Amino acid sequence: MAGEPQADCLFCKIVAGEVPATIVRETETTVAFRDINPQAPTHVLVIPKSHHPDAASLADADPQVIADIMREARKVAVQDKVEDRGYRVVFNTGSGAGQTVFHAHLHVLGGRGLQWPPG
Ligand code: D5M
Repeated sequence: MAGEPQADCLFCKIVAGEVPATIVRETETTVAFRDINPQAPTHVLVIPKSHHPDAASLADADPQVIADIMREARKVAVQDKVEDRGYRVVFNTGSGAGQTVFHAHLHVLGGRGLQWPPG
């Protein structure tokens, strides 16, 4: 069923506490933890606790949680003191866009100058 934990999903395991992660924030609907392969001084992933393979399917199933994730992204930026300089939020959606973990996650990147367009 949409949203149910998936036994083979790495981020469901982080939500369940079965895989360790450096958790920086948690709410009723979301968890935020540091990316294992950081691309900027602040690189945090904000994920829904419920399982959805990407942001588009999460938006269809539970749009309020997308809003929760966006609100948490700002709180991460404030907590890491990168909000003033600007920060970037990215949902890679689909393998062609670089998505490798198929549990929706928002990248929050900050703490350095960021180029545009991205690679
Ligand atoms: O982003 C998937 C991201 O997930 C990528 O930046 C690495 C990160 N990752 C993978 N495994 C872990 C663990 N165990 N902890 C923290 N971060 C992790 P994508 O947009 O799918 O390419």
